[in-house]
Amino acid sequence: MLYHLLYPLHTTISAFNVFRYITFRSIYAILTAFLICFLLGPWVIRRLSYLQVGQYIREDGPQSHLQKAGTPTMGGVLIIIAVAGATLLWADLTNFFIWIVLLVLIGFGLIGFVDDYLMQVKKRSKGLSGRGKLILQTVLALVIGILLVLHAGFDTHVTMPFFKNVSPDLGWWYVVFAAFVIVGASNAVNLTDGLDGLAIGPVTVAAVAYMIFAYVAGHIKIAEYLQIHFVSGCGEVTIFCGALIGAGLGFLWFNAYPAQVFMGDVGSLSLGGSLGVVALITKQEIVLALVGGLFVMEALSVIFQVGYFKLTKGRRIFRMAPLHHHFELKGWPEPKVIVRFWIIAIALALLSMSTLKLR
Ligand code: 57M
Repeated sequence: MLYHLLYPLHTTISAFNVFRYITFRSIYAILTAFLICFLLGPWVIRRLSYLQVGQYIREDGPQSHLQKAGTPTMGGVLIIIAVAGATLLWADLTNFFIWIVLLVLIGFGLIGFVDDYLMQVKKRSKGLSGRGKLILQTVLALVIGILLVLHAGFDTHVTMPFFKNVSPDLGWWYVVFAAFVIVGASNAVNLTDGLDGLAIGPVTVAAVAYMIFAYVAGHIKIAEYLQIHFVSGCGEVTIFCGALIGAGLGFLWFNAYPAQVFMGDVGSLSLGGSLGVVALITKQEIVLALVGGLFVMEALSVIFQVGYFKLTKGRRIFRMAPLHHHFELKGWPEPKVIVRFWIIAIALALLSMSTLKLR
């Protein structure tokens, strides 16, 4: 909004020329989102406690989690307000991709909100059924995929990291591929959100990586130099990624161990879906498996555990899935699991940045 209000005044106040620059607006999107979370956080936590939106802890989890019962959850509402607020304030609102990422952020947030509400407020321990949640996510993700493919100039080729000459064109099948990426990322972050700060840390790291991807993909000269897809209009998504970073740091301020608030499905589904759609827009779809490698590891640990459990009628690969519970049951203190997973996330993000040069 400020871009539209203040940049046109640069002819009279030359300082306002700065509002043209994506870098400037991204930095202020980071700071704005952080401040919204930091300043609103205490009130939101008090409000969630007052409304008794307290986490229900399943008995079959690590014993150390039982003391977390009652921790306010659904703090993801704060994250969504901060990200949407900062994006609306600093991005070019005539940009198609900005409305696509906001649609995913809020749409997946709503699905998570309904699940949390049923589980935490109506005390229905399961919330939405797994199938119901998956259907809602898939329908929304398919709509997003169709909107992207219908967008003038959107490229349905899939970028393969390290192999610049391998880029299969999926055509309309890109819609199905897009839905898989968005729903997969959403659920992988959801599964990862099982320890204090364990999801928001790597989400913030991934948002830094995709802020850089969005900036270079939207800059025709840099894209040409790096031999990556130039996506006209993608540069504005840099501001959305900045808002994700700011909100992630702001939420981590309260979600850091010992957490004062959990993000809930409203947060995890929303953030995961947002990373998925940003990966599609920046044409860095496959690299998401590297940037979000920690989420992939957590989701695969569940898939292998459940599969092996069923195949062997009760035997387990891990002491418990997802992977973070396995290390907890091995005796690693919660903060140690969290920080070591963050270190892995940072290393994977750095590796993913190298794909920009290694082609
Ligand atoms: C998402 N939710 C956390 C919190 C957070 C198939 C199976 C693997 C599914 C999986 C599952 O139910 N996943 C749901 C993970 C939960 O966190 C809430 O959920 C939101 C995110 N969606 O925002 O509101 C618990 O995680 C802890 N937590 C923190 N700090 C945080 O900042 O400590 C969360 C955020 C919270 C809190 O204790 O209650 C979760 O873990 O459920 N199920 C599981 O992951 C269960 N594993 C399991 O069943 N493993 C079996 C299967 C695979 C065969 C096995 O390995 O034998 C674990 N989760 C729970 N209890 N709650 C273990 C059992």
